[in-house]
Amino acid sequence: MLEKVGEFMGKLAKLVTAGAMVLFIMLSGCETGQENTERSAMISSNEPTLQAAGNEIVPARSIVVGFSQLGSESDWRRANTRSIQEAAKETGIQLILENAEQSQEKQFEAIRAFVKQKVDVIAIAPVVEKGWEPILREVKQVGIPVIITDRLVEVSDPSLYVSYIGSDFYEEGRMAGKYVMDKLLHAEGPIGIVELKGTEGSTPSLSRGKGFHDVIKQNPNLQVVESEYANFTVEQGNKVMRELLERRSKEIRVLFAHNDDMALGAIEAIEAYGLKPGKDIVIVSVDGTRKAFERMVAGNINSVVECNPLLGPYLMQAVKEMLDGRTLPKRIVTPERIFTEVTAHNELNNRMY
Ligand code: GZL
Repeated sequence: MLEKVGEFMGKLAKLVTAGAMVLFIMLSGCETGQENTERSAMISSNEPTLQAAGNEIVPARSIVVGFSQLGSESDWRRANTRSIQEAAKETGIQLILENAEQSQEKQFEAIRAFVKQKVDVIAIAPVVEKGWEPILREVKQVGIPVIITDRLVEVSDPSLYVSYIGSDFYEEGRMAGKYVMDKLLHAEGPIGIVELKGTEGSTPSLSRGKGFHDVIKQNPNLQVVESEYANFTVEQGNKVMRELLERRSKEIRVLFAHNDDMALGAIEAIEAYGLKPGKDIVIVSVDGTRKAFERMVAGNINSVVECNPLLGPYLMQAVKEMLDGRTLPKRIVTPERIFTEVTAHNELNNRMY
């Protein structure tokens, strides 16, 4: 008798467990389905609306990332945007990209829209370092994780973002400074240097400048005679360099441009002024775009420090790992090298941006 009862109880326990499992799946399936239906209606009309029909398991929905891109000011930036779009597509992540065209206010608006759309992750390429604390606190309150890419934000509370993926700009500036030190080691002083700076208050401009100055101050012959903002663009690089040449062409023997696009603009101005870029004026810049490599092969730029814009795969990998519950490193640094007119030829065809 007792055996019969035991057998019955065993069967009953299995039935109850199975029932509980089906109930759990159906409930979570419905909730996800309902949540998804609601979210997919808000995010984009073309996302397939997932219905939890009967006890069918609802397919896991794609991750949604809201990305606030700072602009489209340079070849580097456009390559950065393409990389993030392509990586999202390859990993099946739904990307909502908003281009702020250099406006921090527009970045804030985009981020508030992402919060309303209940995205899973917010990624930001911040145009400048300051002013991010309030908006990042708003995002933290609703529990959406933030990943900072490319440039950095200056905040008192590091918990306001999960991870920062970007270059070591200070080291890029140091590499540029070391190149100038070596190239002009035996040149007679004083050697006038002009500096074309990127966007005021942006991490690359602040840190590349500091790295460069920290190195060249070791040689008193090297003097930065003018340091002007040209906003990382070809047009401004051309305009500012033209003005510098009109003011002090006799003293200028070196140009340090915080990015290739400004260097390319400056080269146009130097040639228009009747001087030879790369010969009369030594030129070193940062990014490593194909156009800069072409100018290096032609002898118009003497050295380029690489700054990798292809951050898409790093970002999407970080998103997936974070949502899988893995802990991300606070700082993910992209590897970079320096090239000169001697090594440019071999590297030109490898350039992917
Ligand atoms: C660097 C990036 C800079 C590039 C410029 O990571 O923020 O902005 O050096 C770009 O070309 O405009």
